[in-house]
Amino acid sequence: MALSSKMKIKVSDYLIEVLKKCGVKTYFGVQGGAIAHVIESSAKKCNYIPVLNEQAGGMCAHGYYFSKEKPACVLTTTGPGFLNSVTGMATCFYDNVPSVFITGQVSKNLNLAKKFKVKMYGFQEVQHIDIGKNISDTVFKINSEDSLFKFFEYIRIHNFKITETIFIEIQDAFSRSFIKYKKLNRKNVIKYQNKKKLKHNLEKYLNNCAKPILIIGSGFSEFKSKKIINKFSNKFKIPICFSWGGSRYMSKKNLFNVGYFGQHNPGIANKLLQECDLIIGLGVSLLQHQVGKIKSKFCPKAKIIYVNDKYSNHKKAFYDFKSRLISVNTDSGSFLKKFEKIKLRNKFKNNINFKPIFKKNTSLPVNILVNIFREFDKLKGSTNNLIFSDAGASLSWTFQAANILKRPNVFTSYNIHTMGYSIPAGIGAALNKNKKVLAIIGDGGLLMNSQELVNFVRVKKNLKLIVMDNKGYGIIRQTQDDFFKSNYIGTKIGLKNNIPYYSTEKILSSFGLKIKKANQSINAHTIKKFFNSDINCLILNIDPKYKVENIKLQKNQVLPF
Ligand SMILES: Cc1ncc(C[n+]2csc(CCOP(=O)(O)OP(=O)(O)O)c2C)c(N)n1
Repeated sequence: MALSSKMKIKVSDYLIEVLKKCGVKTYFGVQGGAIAHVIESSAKKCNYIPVLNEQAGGMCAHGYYFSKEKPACVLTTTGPGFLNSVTGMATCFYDNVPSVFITGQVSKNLNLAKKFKVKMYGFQEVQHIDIGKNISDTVFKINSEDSLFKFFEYIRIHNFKITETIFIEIQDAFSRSFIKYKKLNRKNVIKYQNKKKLKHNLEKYLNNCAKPILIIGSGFSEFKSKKIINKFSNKFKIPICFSWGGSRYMSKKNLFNVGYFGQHNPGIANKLLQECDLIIGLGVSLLQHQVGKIKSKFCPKAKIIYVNDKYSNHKKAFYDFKSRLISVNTDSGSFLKKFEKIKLRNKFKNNINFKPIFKKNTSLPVNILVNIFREFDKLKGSTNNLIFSDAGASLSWTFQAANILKRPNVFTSYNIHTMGYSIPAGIGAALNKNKKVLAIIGDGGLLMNSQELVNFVRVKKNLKLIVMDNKGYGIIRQTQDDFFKSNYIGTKIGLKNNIPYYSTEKILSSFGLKIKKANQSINAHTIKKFFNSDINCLILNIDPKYKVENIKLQKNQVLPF
């Protein structure tokens, strides 16, 4: 039945109705008294998927967004439910993933801790907003009609689009009350106007440089812009490289695609960057794991045209790169449109070896992953085949293999690198029936969110899992080799100061998954069989001696992991 203005509507139904208009149709959550009404409303109108730990909810929403290109919502109850969700919320927030997190709050007469300046007055009464405001872009405390409409006004101003990480605390008693329904209309939004001088300045810089390079990062937020980027780099013959977070804009077909850059990506992108004299950075954060610790040593001869729509990012970049930074405070899409009109007299002198470089001495785990990705891409091609990787050595190997293949669509918890990410994210992504998803995880990461494997059954037709079992925390052992004379504490299998033995195979099979075990001499036949059978999971036993090859570190530089 259509809603009309005279009707009364339950607040939780109203909230879900409005979110649905914003394209939010999938909810991940864990039950609890203070959120039960919102959960029931979501299940009535949309797709509700119970996760088994609230942390995984945000990771599912992260994977879902990159697969469906639509925001999802995470529902948690007050207190421990919210507290568990913190890492998932931060995973979305730091990667600029549009998403909504709703947590219930105890009723007004129990929510008095702040009034008395005590830790707790009610039951499971936690100051969610004080915590959540640090890991979300916008916060709403909804406990009355006025506060509900404040949120709806925000939605109208944003043209019914979720563009950032929104955190809502809703009071339980209010969520189940009834209020008068009002139809919400769209509001006209003023579009950002580009500065006229921009085109002139760009021409000046481009006509006076010899070796420009384009960097695309995760803040480049228009999925549809992939074509513009390719057109742009082809037209101007500018090499283009990507941060890990810019992976979804990479195109194998673009001749000027020189792959991923950053400390864990040996390859031509880093080499070209070191020699270049002009960087055009679109939506890239230029964080430590990308540019190193000593900022003056990153592309020392280059001016940096830094395009970002967040003013605070400019302040940070200016602090790091001082006068060689040219700030352009606009979104990347509008910037590129301006750029298309530019008149170029200059011929650039970049010395690019466009043939893929396949070094013979590439680390064995990387070679295995190259073969695996090639086989995986036979299923649907790299546009519809998504790879989700976790943290640690397995993550670096994933990107190194993707770099050799110049392969797009590799996703991870780019900015906070949280372990236990790729299983829930892979499940969230595989809810999209049009995609095939490969999740890769280390044996350490596996234990951080293995409870979510119960949901594997929902998506088993289009999700495959690879566990790279190198018996403990490989990447941290590497740090211990470099800085602690190989004194392994909490990183290898063993009792004293270390991790007691566990069997990855038994863990996976206890969730009813079909497993194939292989070691590092895995052959093409086994890989083919894995992708073309009902086997869910491949356990790859990797000798702990294999390390991550990283670019030569300058003195005093450190790895971030
Ligand atoms: C939640 C969380 N805790 C700790 C870390 C620090 N950390 C980064 S990688 C890593 C070890 C990963 O081990 P595993 O998943 O087995 O992968 P491997 O390095 O062996 O490939 C740790 C402890 C982290 N990134 N996230």
